[in-house]
Amino acid sequence: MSKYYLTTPIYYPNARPHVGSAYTTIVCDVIARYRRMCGDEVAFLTGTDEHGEKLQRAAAAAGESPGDFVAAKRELFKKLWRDLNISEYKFVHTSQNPDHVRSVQWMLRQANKNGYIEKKEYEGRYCVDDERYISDGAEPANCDICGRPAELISEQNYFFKLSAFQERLLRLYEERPEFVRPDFRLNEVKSFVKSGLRDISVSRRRIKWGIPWPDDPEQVFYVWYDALTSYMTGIGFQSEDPARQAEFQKFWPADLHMIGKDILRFHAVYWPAFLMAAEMPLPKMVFAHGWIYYEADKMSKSKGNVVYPEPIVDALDSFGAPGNDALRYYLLREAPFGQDTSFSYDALIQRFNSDLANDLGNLVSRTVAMLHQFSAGSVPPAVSLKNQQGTIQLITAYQEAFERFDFSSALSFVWGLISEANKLIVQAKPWELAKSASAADQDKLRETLYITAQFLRVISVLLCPVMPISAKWIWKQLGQTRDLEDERIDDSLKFKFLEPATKVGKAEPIFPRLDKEATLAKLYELAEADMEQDKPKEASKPVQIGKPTDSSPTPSTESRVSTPESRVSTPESRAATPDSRIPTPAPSQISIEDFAKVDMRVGEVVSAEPVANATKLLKLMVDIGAEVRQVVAGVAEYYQPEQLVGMKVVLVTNLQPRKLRGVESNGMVVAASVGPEGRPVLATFKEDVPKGAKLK
Ligand code: ME8
Repeated sequence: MSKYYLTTPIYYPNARPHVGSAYTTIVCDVIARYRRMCGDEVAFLTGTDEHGEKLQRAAAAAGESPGDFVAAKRELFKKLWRDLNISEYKFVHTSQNPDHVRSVQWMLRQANKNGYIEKKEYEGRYCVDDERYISDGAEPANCDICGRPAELISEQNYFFKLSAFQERLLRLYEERPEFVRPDFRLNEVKSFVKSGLRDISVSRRRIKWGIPWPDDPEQVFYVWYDALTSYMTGIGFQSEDPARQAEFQKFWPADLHMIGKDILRFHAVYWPAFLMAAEMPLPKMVFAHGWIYYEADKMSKSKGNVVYPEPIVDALDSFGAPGNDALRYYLLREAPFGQDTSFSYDALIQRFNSDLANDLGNLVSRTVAMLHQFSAGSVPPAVSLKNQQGTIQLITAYQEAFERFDFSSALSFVWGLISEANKLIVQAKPWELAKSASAADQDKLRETLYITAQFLRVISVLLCPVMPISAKWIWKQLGQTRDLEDERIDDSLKFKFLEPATKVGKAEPIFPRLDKEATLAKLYELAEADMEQDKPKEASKPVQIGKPTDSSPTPSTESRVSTPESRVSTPESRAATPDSRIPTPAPSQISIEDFAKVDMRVGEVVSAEPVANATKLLKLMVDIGAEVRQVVAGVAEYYQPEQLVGMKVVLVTNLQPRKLRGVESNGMVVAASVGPEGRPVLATFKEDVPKGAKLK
C-alpha cells in the first residue's frame, strides 16, 4: 500500500465559499476517492488561511474581532464540504493554532540559520487583495493578478533571499518537470524565474493579525509564508502528539498540491524556495487548474455574479435528481481539466439530460428491468467473456487518463462502456430473444443480460470517485452488498465478474429527465432565496448570479465594451436590464485622484476588421495622435467595419494590454450599454475634436 498526500489551497475565509472554491475541493475529493480505490493510504488536506491584511480588513468591516470573524467563516467551509459529500479530510486553520505557530517559526529559524533572512527598509506597492508586493519604489502600479491599484507601503521588514534560489529552482524544473503541471504552466513558471527573482519581504510591521515573528514582537509573518507552511502543519508537523508526528513522517512530502492558476507562483516558486531554505523535502507536484467563469465572465463578488453550489444542488435534488453528483459530474466532464471553463446552467441541464438521464439512466433501468423480466430477478449464469478486449482497453484508458488528471477523458471512456452496453442491447434485442423457443436464442439472451450487467458492474466502480451516490445506487440495484468503495480500481477490475444467481435489487430510476424551463426557474428561485438568506450577514456586498440569456460562452470581458452577455455581470448592464434578477448596487464613490488614473483620449478609427473565429469582435486601429493603437472591441454584431472607419471614439489608453482570441488589445473603446440586450453604442463627439485630446 503506498501513501498519497494531496492538498487543496487553504481558502481565505473572508466570505462564503463559492463554486470556484468548491471546484478545487471537489477535484481533490475525486482524486482522493480514486486513490483510495487504487489501494493507497490517502491523506487529504483542506483548510482556511486566516491571517493577513485582507482578513483583518474584512473583520473590521463586519465589526468583529479577526479571531471571531474567521472562526465563524471557517464553519461555512466545513458545512459546504459536508453538503457536497466531500470524503474524509483533514482540516487545518492557521490562526489560533499553536502547532502552526511552531511550524512557521521553525521554518523561519531554519532559513535564518542558513543565511536566507535579512532585515531591511522597504518601500513599494502592495496588493492587499492578493497579499503580494507588486513593485519596488513609489511609482503607481496595478496588481497583475487582480488589476487593482496597489497601495504604497514602507516599513522595516525581514526579507527572504529568494534571489539566491534562482539557479536551484531552474534546476528543479529541468530535473523534475512533473513538479509543475500542466506543461504550459511549467513554461510560465520557468520564464518567470529566468527573468530574475527579487528578494521578498516575509514579515509585516503595520498589521497585528498574524503569526508573531520570533524575537521581534513588532512584526508578524507575511501571510503566504504562514499559509504555505500549513501544508505541513495539517499533517502533524510540530505537533506535540507523537501519533501526529508519525503521520507527518509518513505523509510528507506531499504528492500533490492542487491549486488554481491564480496562485501558481506562490506554490511553484516561493514554496520550494522556502522549503529548500529550511532543508525540507519538496512536494512532488503542483497542478494548477484553470478558472471557472460565470457565463464566460470572471466571478467576483463586486460584480455580483458569484455562483454558489448549494442552491444548484438543492434545485436538482428537488426534481429527484442527485444534485451533488450531477454538479460534480458537470464540473469534471465539461472542460479539459487544466483549462478555463465557463459555468452555465444551460450546459449543466444539457449534460444532465444527455449523459446522465439518457445514456447512463436508460442503461441502468433497462438492464435491471430486463434482469427482472427475463431472468427471474437474478444475474444469469456466467458466460465466457470472449470479447473482453474492448472493455479492457477502455478501463486502461480510464486509468491512464485519471493518472494525468484528465478527468473529462476518463469519463468519456466510461461513456464508451455505456455506449457499448447500450449498443449490445439494441443489437441483440433481448425482448425478441425472450419470445423465441430456440435454445440458441435463450443462450444469447442469457449472454446479453450477463454481459450488460457486467458492464454496469464495471461502470459503477469507475464512476464511484466522481459520482459516489449514484454509483452506489447502481451497485445496489445490481444486488451487490459489499461496500462499493472497497472495490479496487486496478487491473483486477478487468477480471472480476458478477456472481451468477445474485438477486438484483428493485429497478429505480436514478436520473429523471429535467424539463429545461422548470429547472432553470427553480435554479433562479433558489439562487435568489439563497441570496436573501445571506443578506443580513453580508448586507453591504451584492451577491447574486444573474439570469443568463445566452448559453453560448462568449467572453464578454474580452470585448472590452458591454455586450449582451455582460449584462449579467456589470452594474451598468444590470441597470439596463429591466427583467434582470440582479439588484443594482449603488456605484461606490471614488476620489478625483482615482478618476485621474484613467487616461482617456480622443482617437480616430483608421481601420476595422473582424477577428477570426470571433463573431462579436472587431480589431480596430485607432489613431490617438502620438501613436496608432490596436484594440479589440466587442461591437461586431452592431457595427459594420466600414461604419467605424473615420469615426472619432473615446479610448481608454492605460489599461494593461491583453489578448482576445489571440489578438492583442491595447486599450478599450468606450460605449454605452443600451436596452435589455446591452447593445453597445460607441461614444463619439458632435464637434470636431483633435486626435489625442485628453478627456477629463
Ligand atoms: O488564494 N475557478 O485563497 P482563495 C476555479 N488563501 N477555482 C477557483 C475560483 C474560480 N472561479 N475561485 C477560487 C487563496 N478558486 C490563498 C491560498 S494556499 C497555501 C493559500 C479556487 O480563497 C482556486 O483553487 O482566494 C484558487 O487557487 C483558490 O480557490 C483560491 O482561494
